[in-house]
Amino acid sequence: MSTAQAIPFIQAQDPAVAELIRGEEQREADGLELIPSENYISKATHEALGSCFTNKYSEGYPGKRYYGGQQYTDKLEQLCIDRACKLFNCKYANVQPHSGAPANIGAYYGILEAGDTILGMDLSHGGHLTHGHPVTHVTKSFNFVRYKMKDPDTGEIDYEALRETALKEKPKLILCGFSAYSRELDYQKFVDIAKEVGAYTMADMAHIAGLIAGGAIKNPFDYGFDIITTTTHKSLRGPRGGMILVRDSEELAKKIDKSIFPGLQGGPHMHAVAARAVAFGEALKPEFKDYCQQILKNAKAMEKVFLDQGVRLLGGGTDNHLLLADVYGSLGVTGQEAENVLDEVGITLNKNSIADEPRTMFDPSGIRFGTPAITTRGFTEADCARVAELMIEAMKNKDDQAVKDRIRAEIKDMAHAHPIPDSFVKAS
Ligand code: DSN
Repeated sequence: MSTAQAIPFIQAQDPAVAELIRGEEQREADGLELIPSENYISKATHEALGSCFTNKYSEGYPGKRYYGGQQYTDKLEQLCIDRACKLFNCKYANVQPHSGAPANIGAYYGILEAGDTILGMDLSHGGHLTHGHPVTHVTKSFNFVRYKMKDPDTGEIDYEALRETALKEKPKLILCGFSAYSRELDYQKFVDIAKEVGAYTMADMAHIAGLIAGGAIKNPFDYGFDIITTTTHKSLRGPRGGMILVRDSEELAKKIDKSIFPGLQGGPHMHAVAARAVAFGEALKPEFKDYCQQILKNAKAMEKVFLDQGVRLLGGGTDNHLLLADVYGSLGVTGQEAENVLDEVGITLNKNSIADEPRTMFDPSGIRFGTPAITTRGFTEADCARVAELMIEAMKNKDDQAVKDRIRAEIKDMAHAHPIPDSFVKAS
């Protein structure tokens, strides 16, 4: 039985798009996805995305809409909210942000005034663009002050310097979270510093939301964080989307709701809310906990190979699903060269700046990779260790076509031996 996504109407009506969909399906089937922010969605989640909820306008919130015909959207959004709150152990959830950036921007505008100071992690030390990078619009409204790691080789945040900066700058919001940082954070320290200066605390958990929901790593709410923002499509394994969670303050939750609509967005994408509800239902199942544990074990297996072979890992290793390797410093291969050669052998990942980057952000020293997607495919520690060995071999032999051909064949065999499971969206 073919398990490919059925697209008979696209095939009949628009062969050009159908061909591209089939091409992407094949790419995903034949190669290994190591971009740590990517994953596969289930067929059930995909059905919800393709459902009739995409036809509906629903500005507002359950019970308080601007248009009629909300009998099903109200129940759907409330179900999604209830599941989100159960997953993350909090009282309030806004499930409407279209993705992670609007979730962060909506949260800032919801709780702050123009000119307020936000303390966030520096992009080059693992933070995110929306945490105050000068290229983003939010820096026109808020005063971002950024903190760094004390030592990039241990990953420890300089909490004493963070406290001193907080006492001096008097932020209204202390932000933690990251898109390229592999260690656990000391959430208690953030909360203590924020209390001292009267700031809100917000954790952008986009990368690790699945791991938190699956109980594999710490939940910032357990330490008293006020707000968590996240995407829903990374380790959480849902559809593309964003979400803002509030631990227990009704006042904060109301401000956030008002900020997302009408402050920032128009009509919510109810088909995406439906898909989030389905994915959260999946994450509430016991097997999701096993999946998260395996993500961590697989990342540790890759860490061991890289460290054993003398490749420097930022943070000295990983406590989560991702690794950031200084391949230029250790192997003399730039991040762009590494991304290219690994793409050639069927491994997709991204070049990434490292802390205190000596090169440029367009061809930096590092690569970032992680295990959520290959763990969905059933990769174990032994498989991941082999992938890590092949990655290093490919980078060391970036100009040797025979070696690359051999590695490409082995990667393809591994991919075919671990097909994307039938319950997920995939090629036949
Ligand atoms: N693009 C996401 C990532 O890859 O981490 C963050 O926005």
